[in-house]
Amino acid sequence: MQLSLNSKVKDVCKHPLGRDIVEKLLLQLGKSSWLVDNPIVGNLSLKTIKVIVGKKVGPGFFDVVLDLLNSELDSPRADIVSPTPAWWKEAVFYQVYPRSFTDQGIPGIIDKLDYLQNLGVDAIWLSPVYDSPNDDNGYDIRDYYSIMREFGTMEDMDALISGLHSRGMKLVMDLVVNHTSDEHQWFKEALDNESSPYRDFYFFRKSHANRNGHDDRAEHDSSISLGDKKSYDGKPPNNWTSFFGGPAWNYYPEQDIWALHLFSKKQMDLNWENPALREEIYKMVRWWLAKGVDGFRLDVINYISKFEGLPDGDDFIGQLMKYTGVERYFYGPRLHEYLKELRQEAFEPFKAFSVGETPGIGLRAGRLLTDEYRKELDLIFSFDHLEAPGKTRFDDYQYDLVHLKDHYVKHLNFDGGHGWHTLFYNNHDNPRMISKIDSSGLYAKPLAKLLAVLQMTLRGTPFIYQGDEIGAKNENFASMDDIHDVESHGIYNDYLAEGLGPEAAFKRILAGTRDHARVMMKWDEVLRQQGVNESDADLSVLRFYQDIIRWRRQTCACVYGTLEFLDAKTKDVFRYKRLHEDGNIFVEANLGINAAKSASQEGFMFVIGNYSDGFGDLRPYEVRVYEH
Ligand code: TEU
Repeated sequence: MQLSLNSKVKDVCKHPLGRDIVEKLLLQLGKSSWLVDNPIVGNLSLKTIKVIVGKKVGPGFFDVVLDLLNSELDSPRADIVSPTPAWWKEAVFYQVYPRSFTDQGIPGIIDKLDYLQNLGVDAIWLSPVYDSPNDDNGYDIRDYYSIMREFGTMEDMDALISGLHSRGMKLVMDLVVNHTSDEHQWFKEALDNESSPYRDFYFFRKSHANRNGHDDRAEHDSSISLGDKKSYDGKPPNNWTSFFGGPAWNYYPEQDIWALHLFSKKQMDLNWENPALREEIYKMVRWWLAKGVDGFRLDVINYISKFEGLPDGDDFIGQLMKYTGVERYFYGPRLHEYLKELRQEAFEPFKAFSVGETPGIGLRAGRLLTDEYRKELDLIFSFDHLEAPGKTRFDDYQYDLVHLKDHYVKHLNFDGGHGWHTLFYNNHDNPRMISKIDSSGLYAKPLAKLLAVLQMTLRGTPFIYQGDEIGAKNENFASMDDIHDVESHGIYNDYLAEGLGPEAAFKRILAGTRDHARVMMKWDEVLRQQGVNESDADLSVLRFYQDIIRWRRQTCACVYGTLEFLDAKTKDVFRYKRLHEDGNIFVEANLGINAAKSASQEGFMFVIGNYSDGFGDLRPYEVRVYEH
C-alpha cells in the first residue's frame, strides 16, 4: 500500500521500514512503543501529526519519509521455519585488521595461523589488504587486483589462502565497493577526461545553481586554497555531509566539477546505476572467488543505491542522525536489486558467503536483506546494540548491559528461522566494549568472559575481533597527536568549527576514536595468558575463550537450538535456554555489579563460568553456563 499524508500512524507502523524508523526514534528518545501503539495516536493521520510537530521537524520531513517508505513494497514473511544448516552458522569467525595484527603484513598473519587454529577459529575476516594509498587504512582501494606492497605480494596472499584451507579454515575478504580511492585508475581517468567511459562510474556534478543563499561550508573547507575559492561558487551539488567531517563533495577547480565522497576526501563513491560499473565489480569478485576466497564482508553495502537525482537531505533528520543526507542512500530504491544481482552474478556460482556491513539498518529491513528466500545477503552487521539508547559513539558514558539484553530479546528470534544473526561486540571501527561498560577496568576480566559466553551461546554467528580473546581494553591516548585515524581528525575539526574547545573536543574523540581498536595486538599479553596453568582456578581470558569455543563446537544447542528467554522483563539478570534434541543449555548472567539471586534450573549441571565456581548468588558480571 502506498502511504501518503492521509495514512494513519498505525499504517506507518505496519510498514516494515516505517516500524524500524519509529522504533529507532523511540529508542533515541527513550520512549516506550505504547506512545505509537495506543489506538488514539495510531488512528491519527500523518496530516494531523504534521500540524502538531510540523514546526519542529520542518516542512520537508514528511515528504522525505514518505518517499523512503514508498520505495519499499515488500514485508518479511510471517511464517516460522526451521533454519537450514550452513557452515557459516556453525563457524566461529575472527576479524584480522592487518595493519595491527602483526607488523609483518600477510606473512605475519600466516605465522599466526596455528595460534588462530588453537583458539578454535574456523574462518577469518581479513580487513582490506588491496593496494591503497591508505587514507583510510586500506578502505580506499587503488587497485582491486593487487596487494598493498607493505603487506606483501599476491604469492603471500595465495599462501595465506592455502595455509587456511590446509587447516580446514576459511577466508572472508573485505569487499569495498561503495567507493574507491581517488587514486584508482577509473577515477583518475574519469576526472581527467569528461568523455571517458569511467566518468559515469562516479558521481560528478556541477555546482548546484539553484541552491539559495551563500553556502559558507566552502569557506571552511581547508582543502581548497583561497585562490581556488574564487572560481568556486560555494554551492556543492547537494547538502550531504561526509561521515568523516565536512561536506560530502570535493571540488576540483581545474575541471570546475564536484565529486561525491560519503567518507574521506579520497574515497570516491561509485555509481552503481551504471551497468558497466556493476559488471566490473562482479568480474573482480569472481576473480577473487576463483582464487579460493570463501566469501566477503561487504563494506557499507547498504549505501550503494542513492536516490535518483541525489536530492538534498532533510535538515531535521540530518541533525538527528548527525549526518545530513543519510535517508537518501542508507536504504536506496535499487538496493535489493543490486544485491540480488551481485549474488547471482558473482557469489552464487561459487557458493560463496556474504556478510554485509549495514549501518542504520533496523530489524525489519535487516530481514529483507538476509532472509534466505530473498537471495541477497547471508548475514549483516548492524550496530544498534553497540551504543545505549540516545547515545552516539562520541559520547562519554557508561554502557549498561541491560540495553544489550533488551536488544537480544527483541532481535534474536525475530527472523522466524528465515534469517540468521551476527554476534559481535568489537571491530576496527569502535572503542572496546568492555571499557564502555566499565571504564575503571576493575571488572575487565569477568566482563570479557561474560561477553564471550553470550557470543558463543546465543543464536547467531560469533565474530571475534582481534584482542577480544585477551580482554583488550581502550588505550590512554594523551592528545590528538596520539590519534591517527582520518575519521577522528575530521570529526575533531568539525567539533572545533562548531565552537567546542580543543580539550572538550579531544574528550569526545577519546570516547569514540576507532584507534582504541587499531593499536598493535599485544602478543606479549598473549604469551602471558598462554602461560597460565591448566589447573589455575581463574583461567586467563585466552584460555577461557579456547575452552568455550571447544565446548560450543561439541554442543549442537549452541548453534541450532531454539532460543528461549526466561524472565525477559527482569532487569540486571539475563537468563535463556537453548533447546535441542541432542541436549539443552541454560545460561544466566548478572548484568551489573550488585549481587543477584541465581535461579539454576532443575536437572541442569554447571559447565563453565567466569568465576572459579558456580555456587551462591551471582557476583558482579558473573555468568554461568549449565547443560542438561
Ligand atoms: O565503516 C563504515 C561505517 O559505518 C563507519 O565508519 C561509520 O560511518 C562510522 O562508524 C560512523 O558512525 C566501514 C569500515 O568499516 C570503516 O573502517 C571505513 O572507514 C568505512 O566503511 C569507509 O570505507
